[in-house]
This record gives sequence, structure tokens and C-alpha cells, in this order.
Amino acid sequence: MRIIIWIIANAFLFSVVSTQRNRRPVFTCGGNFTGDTGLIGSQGYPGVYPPNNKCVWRITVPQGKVVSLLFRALDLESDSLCRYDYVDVYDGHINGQRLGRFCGTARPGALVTNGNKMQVVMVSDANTAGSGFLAVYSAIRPNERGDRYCGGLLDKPSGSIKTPNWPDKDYPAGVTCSWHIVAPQDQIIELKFEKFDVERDSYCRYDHVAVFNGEETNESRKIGKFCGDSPPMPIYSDGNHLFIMFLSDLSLTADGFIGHYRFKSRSLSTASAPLTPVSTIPPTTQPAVITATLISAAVRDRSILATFSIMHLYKEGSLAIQQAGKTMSTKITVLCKKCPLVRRGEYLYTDLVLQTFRP
Ligand SMILES: [Ca+2]
Ligand SMILES: [Ca+2]
Repeated sequence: MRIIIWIIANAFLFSVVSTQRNRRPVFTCGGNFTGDTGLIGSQGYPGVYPPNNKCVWRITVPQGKVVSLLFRALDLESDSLCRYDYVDVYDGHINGQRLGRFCGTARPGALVTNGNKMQVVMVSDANTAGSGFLAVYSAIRPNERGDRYCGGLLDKPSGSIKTPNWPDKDYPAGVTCSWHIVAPQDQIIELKFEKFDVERDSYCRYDHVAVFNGEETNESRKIGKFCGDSPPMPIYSDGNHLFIMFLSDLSLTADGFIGHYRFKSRSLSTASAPLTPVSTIPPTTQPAVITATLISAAVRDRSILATFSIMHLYKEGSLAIQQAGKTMSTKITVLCKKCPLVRRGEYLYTDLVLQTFRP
């Protein structure tokens, strides 16, 4: 009798193991996933994903933990801005910050949320497809160490922060990186950017680096917001925490940045160098160089006030650039003793000198 039960039990166990071994997970278009760990994949993975599709995966791990997502495989139509097919990973389920947008075959490092929820969205267009993606999610402790796509907790006495792909390629579109630097109680943090090239905009509305005193983004404790191609002045924290956030939108990227931080004793620290608020224009001593098309001009006694649509911005200098979508324009006052007649046409403007030019 015992032997029979033993045989039945073992036969049952064997059948469970063998079905698990033979059964391939079936990947559907999105779904809700809970628990400490699990596998998600594009619809029909490793088969070619369907065209004109959108799938949403919502992952929830136990309270107090955060979600870490690691791609095991990635094969989506390739494009430098991932405009056609892509996987977006969000921090949270609704209105979350996008942690990154991915396509092609280069797998990013682990993507980590701030809370216990993550949303993954995959979109495909009509043409060209691949085998999609396979990713493992797991619940980890907040600030757990590990190889991350970007960002994370930094508590060593010195270290570096850099944009994804640095220095090989431009930073990707649609990414958010957050670094939290923590020094011992009695120390402060010095941050210096060695190289810096982030999509330029007078108000840094598109891509930017924002630096905050404290452990999180907090407008009232913002030290500065930076973009363009000149590195910000060295930054010093008030206390022992510094929070740095890098964000890129879904168009135009640039080289990115690398910065180095170190802890400094509070007593040796000098006052922070004054930072130029982003809404003010750089010092007037900076020359401006643009080629532009004249839209309108008002000739006055000893000056011309001209409005230009910018063809190419070489150096912004002290110009006030207006941006509407991809169209940039500026108003320039040119001082002149005997003002020439300006006509519609193309001009080269270099630091108070206006010349007609033919491309
Ligand atoms: Ca496609
Ligand atoms: Ca951009």
C-alpha cells in the first residue's frame, strides 16, 4: 500500500515537473502582475510581435519594496529616437515619470522605480518588427545597490554621474535619471561637471539637469536647472544631501554630461558660487552668432530693431531666443550711426554686426 502511494505521489510530482519543464510561458498583450518576481514579455515572444499594437503591463510588488526591471532580451525596430516601435518604462501606474524608452537590440541596465508600482508600455507601428522583449521584474529594497541603467544612491566619498551612453553616443530620448548623493552628517557635497552638452533652450524646457538640496525634487530647494553646452559652475550642497535629476524629451538629443562629486568638510566650504538662474540671459559679453531671415524691421534714429527667424544658431550669446516648437526667433537691436536700409533676406548676425549673406 505504502509503495503504491509512493509511486502515485512520485508519478504526480514527475508530471508536474515535466509539464513545467515543457510548458513555455505564453506572453499576452500586457496584464497585471503582482508578487516578488516574475517574467513579462511582448505578445507572442519570441515570435514576431504584431503590428499597430499597444500593450500595457502593470507590475505591483509588496509595499515598502520598489520594482527593478531587467531586460533579458530586446529586439524592436531600431531608430535613434525610437519613433516607430518602443517599450516605455514608467515609475508608477498612472502619470508616472518615464524612466526610459527603448528599441533596437541594446539592452539597458536595471530600471528601478521609487515606489512599489511600475508600468511598461509597448507600442508598434505598421511596418518592420522583431521578436520583442523579455524582462524580469523583482521586488528590491529602496536604494539597493546594483547595476542600474542610470541614477541611484551614491554614498562613497567621491564618484561620478553621467548620462546613459556616455561617452560613446548621444544620450537617449525619453529618459529620466535621478541621483541621490548622501554625505556624512558633518559634510557637504561638491559637484563639478567635466563635460556638458544638453539640448539647448533659453528656458531649458526640453532636456535639462536640475539640482536640488535635499533628497528629492523640491522646487523651493532647487539650486539650478541647466542645459546647453557650457558646464554649470561648481555646485555645493547646503547640507549632506544632493539630488540630481536628468530628463530628456522625445526629440533632439546631444552628447550628454559627466560630472564628479566629492564630500567636503563643512568648515572648509566656501559659499556657493552664484548660479545664473535659467530665466536670465547669459552675460552680455558673450558674442552671439546666428544666420537668420528677417521678418520685420523698424529703423529708428540710431538703431534698427529687427525680428528674425533663426536659420542656424551657432552661439546664443546674450540674445533672447523665443522658441515655438522647432522654430526659433529673436529680436535684435543694432546700433548704427547711419542706419542702412534693411530688406527681407538672409543675414549673418555676429555681436552687434548685421551683414546680408547669401547661403
Ligand atoms: Ca515597426
Ligand atoms: Ca531633447
